[in-house]
Amino acid sequence: RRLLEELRVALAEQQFELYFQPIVALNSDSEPMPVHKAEALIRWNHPERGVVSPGEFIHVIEEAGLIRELSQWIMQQTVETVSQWYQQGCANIQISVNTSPSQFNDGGKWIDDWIHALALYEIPAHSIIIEITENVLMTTDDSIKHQLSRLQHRGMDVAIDDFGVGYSSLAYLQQLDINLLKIDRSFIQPLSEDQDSVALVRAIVTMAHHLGLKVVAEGVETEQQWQQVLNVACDYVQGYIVSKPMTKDAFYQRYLSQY
Ligand code: G
Ligand code: G
Ligand code: MN
Ligand code: NA
Repeated sequence: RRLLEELRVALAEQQFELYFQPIVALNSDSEPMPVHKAEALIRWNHPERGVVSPGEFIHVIEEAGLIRELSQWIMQQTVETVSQWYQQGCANIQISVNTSPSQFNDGGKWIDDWIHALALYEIPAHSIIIEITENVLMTTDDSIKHQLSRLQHRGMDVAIDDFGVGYSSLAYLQQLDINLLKIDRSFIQPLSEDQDSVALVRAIVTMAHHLGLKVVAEGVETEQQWQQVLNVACDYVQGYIVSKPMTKDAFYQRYLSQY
């Protein structure tokens, strides 16, 4: 209860902050590609405890019914940031934003919020990737299908986050409007030692490519893992080997200021 009270204060007093982690394109030349994508990850700057990770508080926000409020704050910060970077000359940056499954329960009003915010800040819908977890796809609810197709129709990209840990049926990947598959780091981390996991990741990538999806390998930490995800033809890498999530200003300085 104490935590919930603190979270209400945090919402009112804007104690949250978005960090950004680069997502880099892999290509067969070893030249690093310029960064065009990043995932926005929320942090709570707690007045006494310092930086608190969302793993510790998102579920409390969800249970308290405050997710709409938090999601709107995240959306607002994201469009402001993209708009600022656009004005500084980075015209093709894409920011990937996490969603909570309960956001989809409002029948898609949250999508209207995005459409309004994008129009207000005059940034293209394509600068936003909406990340959804597999659990969202498990429902047989037509509303989810409809919401994903609206996002797509409006020009936003859709990514499946933590792919492989949930139970989404492969049939869904074919039926739904999805652009990116983010393979969960629990499949990526054993890659350096274990041939079975290489085969598994290779199979996921092959299937995704057949369905016209691009693949992000999450949680790449070592050179060996990097080499393996390159070997099995993943399209993008996100992980500590490139960078940990960093503040907006640090991200701009390191990855965008050269444009
Ligand atoms: O960044 P970190 O590793 O601490 O993230 C922990 C979990 O919190 C991850 O599952 C991540 O997807 C989730 N998360 C991070 N930022 C957001 C956010 O802005 N919204 C939602 N709903 N989840 C987030
Ligand atoms: O569930 P989701 O994929 O949204 O969670 C993303 C989180 O994973 C990021 O917030 C980040 O803290 C964490 N992460 C990103 N790269 C790595 C990595 O290379 N290793 C580990 N252990 N965690 C990572
Ligand atoms: Mn994510
Ligand atoms: Na993930």
